[in-house]
Amino acid sequence: MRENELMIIENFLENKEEKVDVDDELYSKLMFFYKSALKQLEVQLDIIKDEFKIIYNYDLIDHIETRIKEPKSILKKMEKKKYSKTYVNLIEKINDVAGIRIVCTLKDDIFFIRDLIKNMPNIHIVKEKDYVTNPKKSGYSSYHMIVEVPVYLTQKTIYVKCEIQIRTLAMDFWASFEHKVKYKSEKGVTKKMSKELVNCAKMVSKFDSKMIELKT
Ligand code: 0O2
Repeated sequence: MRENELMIIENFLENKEEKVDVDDELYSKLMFFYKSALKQLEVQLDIIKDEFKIIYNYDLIDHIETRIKEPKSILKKMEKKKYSKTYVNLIEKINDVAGIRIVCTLKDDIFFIRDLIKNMPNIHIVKEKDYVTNPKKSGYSSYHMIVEVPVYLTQKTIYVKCEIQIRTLAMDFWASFEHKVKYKSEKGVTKKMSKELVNCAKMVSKFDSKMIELKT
């Protein structure tokens, strides 16, 4: 959220340094903004999905998933990043409270979808991370965008941050599996298992490249 928009939410929250209390009414009020932004973004992306299917007879987007980050995951991330658990830190520093995932078939479609999003007139791009060209050490691959989405309130329009993840079906399969076994695990996994996961990610990358060859 940009400065002036953040102020609106801060005013709404009355005390920006107040500690996050996930059982508090303030927390629910704050989540209303994120939920509304996510609805707005999902509708726009759904229209693009249908436009390509119906008008251009091409399945550009396989499916779209949305989620609001669980309160415990928000607090865990704030702890991990050593942010004091204030509302202002939550709003300013946690970029993926509202998350949307766009899953497509081909790797090339990721960049096409990215460009379509960049051309949406009402969406502001805050940050991009290209883990498709440069996968993470874990093997994780996806294109991430942090965007600001307008929420049209009766009195004002405010811009709320959302994280967009764009990935292929194969990348999604790998990420979901890896997330289950490793990312969320308290105990972690063995070095051998991590290595195997990186090898699997390499296979996924080869598979995605092969699919592009087969299509052309
Ligand atoms: P969860 O439980 O999925 O929500 P930022 O503060 O925006 O600069 P951030 O959010 O710290 O950066 O990191 P990054 O790399 O952008 O990752 C954001 C999300 O991408 C993660 O959210 C995961 O959903 C996903 N992700 C990143 N790395 C991996 C990985 O190695 N494996 C898998 N499976 N997913 C990954 P959270 O909050 O960490 O987790």
